[in-house]
Amino acid sequence: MKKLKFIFVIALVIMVAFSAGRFFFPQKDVEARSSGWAQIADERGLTEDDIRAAMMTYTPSGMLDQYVMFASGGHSGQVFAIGLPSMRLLRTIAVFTPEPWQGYGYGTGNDILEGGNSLGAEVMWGDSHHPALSETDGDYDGQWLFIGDKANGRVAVIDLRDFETKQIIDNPLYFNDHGGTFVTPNTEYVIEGGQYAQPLGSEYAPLDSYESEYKGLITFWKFDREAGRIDESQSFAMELPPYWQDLCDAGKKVSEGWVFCNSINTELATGGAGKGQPPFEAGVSQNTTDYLHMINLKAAEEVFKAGNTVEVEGMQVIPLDVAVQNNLLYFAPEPRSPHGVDVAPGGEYMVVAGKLDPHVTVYSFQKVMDAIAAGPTETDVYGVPVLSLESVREAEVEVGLGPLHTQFDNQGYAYTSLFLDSAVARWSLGGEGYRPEDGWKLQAKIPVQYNVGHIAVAEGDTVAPDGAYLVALNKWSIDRFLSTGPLLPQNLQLIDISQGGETMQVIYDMPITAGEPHYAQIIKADKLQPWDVYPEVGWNPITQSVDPNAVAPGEEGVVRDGNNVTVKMTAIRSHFTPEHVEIKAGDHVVWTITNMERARDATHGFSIPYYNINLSIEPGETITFEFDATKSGVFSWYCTEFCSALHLEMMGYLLVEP
Ligand code: CUK
Ligand code: CUA
Repeated sequence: MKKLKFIFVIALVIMVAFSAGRFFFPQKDVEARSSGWAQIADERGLTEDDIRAAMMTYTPSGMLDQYVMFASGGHSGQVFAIGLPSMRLLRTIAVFTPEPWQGYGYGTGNDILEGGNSLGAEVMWGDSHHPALSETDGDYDGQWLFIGDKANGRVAVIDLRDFETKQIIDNPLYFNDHGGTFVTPNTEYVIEGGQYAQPLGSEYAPLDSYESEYKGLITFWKFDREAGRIDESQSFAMELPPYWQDLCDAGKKVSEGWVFCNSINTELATGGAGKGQPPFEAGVSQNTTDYLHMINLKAAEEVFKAGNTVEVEGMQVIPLDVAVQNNLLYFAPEPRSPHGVDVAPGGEYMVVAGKLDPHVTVYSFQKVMDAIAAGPTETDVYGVPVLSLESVREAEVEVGLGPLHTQFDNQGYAYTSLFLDSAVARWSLGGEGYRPEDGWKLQAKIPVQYNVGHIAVAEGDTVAPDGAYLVALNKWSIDRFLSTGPLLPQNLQLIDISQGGETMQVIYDMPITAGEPHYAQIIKADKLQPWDVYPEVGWNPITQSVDPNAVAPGEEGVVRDGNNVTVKMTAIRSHFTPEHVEIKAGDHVVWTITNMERARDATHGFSIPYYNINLSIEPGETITFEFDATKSGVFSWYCTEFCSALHLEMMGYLLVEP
């Protein structure tokens, strides 16, 4: 049936093209071209599905994408901006790791990277995990992007006016995180859940004191939109039992003001394989259930503002007993090694998948509220009230093996990644406002290649998902690409989910060769309003305003004050002014360059050998860098961007006299 329909459509397209062609061109031409398409498909062995996939994704030169996906770059420490449906990589956003093309960490970006020093120690990489676009009323607003660094317990802020990192914050309480970042529906808070329990701060405690000295954690970073920065003084954390809090999500609409996190290791396992203890993977998976954490953030904020906190490493922390006394924290059992919790678009349901359970469990927010009102009768060993699973469970849907993460579309369907099955399941939400006619039920499954982790649907975690496309972020690619030796790329697969029912189709495979991509969010391209060039000449992208030290034409030169030398330079095709900078060994140099260009894409680079200086100066931008002239000699600098016909001549000499 599908085949017939397809042949009919193709025939129709060819007929229309043919008759139009007959009108405009000599008949012979059209025949040659139409037979050309079929011949190419034939020669390349393309199926009807392949041709359909090509038609859905092929983006001719000059045509722009409909969506932008922000994908975490895993242990590259970066974020990737990828266009959909073409799956073209548009930009690497440098975040936790120096990035030479953007000059990030080689004269610029250094202050931002240093802001992320971990308790003073220099950390030059990150394991970026979960990107979170800023939201207004639960919908992406295209202004900011946040991302967490699992390896070092840090959070970064990216400004989407120039796609550049503005801030890295080190959580002084914890050396790792996982449940970050997620935002509240109006981006009041950036949520950073913890992961592997540890004593708070940099304290030492032996593993046999785990139950009392090791702590679980969640941190609420206050985001100041005006300043474009996280405000540490308005931020706070909450102590949790030393379970491993895993992934979090903010409530929305009816559940706005609440935050949900799944956890593993309610067993309090501490490893010790070879010392008579079960290895971690077994010790952490003994219980049949762990605890879904439900946190009343609105009430927690009140407790923080009332000063009912303790200070650890300069952070305000709500102790666990205070959280319990103030009814800030509730648990509900969640089946077998859960991974992630995802809140439905209307906020009525929280979906948890158990890695070792073939079901997803759907919790009802209303039932949670009712169970809390009725008064929980049980607590865990730390005194946290536990709501019974029966009292809060709305549904259980069997989806397949190794369910992990869930996203939503605009047709009332949910999608869950199945790691062990290497598949994505589509299932119907049976609740009012979704697909009550279908009930809570598996609808379709599509194989992916292979070992899928997160999935992302276009705007699929907002209050108003778009549907249309789903991207599976696969950990393994095995046989999908030419071999590159034992280390293979990850595979991002684009899936057409627009048709509903049982139909889904993989329409593009994109190898990605940087780090393991964890999560991604997909935003409508027209919600992003990036600048074409910096608004005014002399712009400082850190302050997002004109830099008082910006260099105007005529102001260039070298000024000496004792051993301190100030260099003021302009750059415009194809010339740096001044062309010579003559200083003495032992000088401290503060060097400012302003790119005078107003033309789009007229970026100049700047590099000085030996001193590890490498800049990207975008149109209008001003950059200041400093160094000590420790070595005498002749150092030629040049522009690293091929900016004009006389780009090779865009150079100069730094002469450091002994
Ligand atoms: S995680 Cu990677 S597949 Cu670190 Cu969000 Cu689930
Ligand atoms: Cu400026 Cu090349």
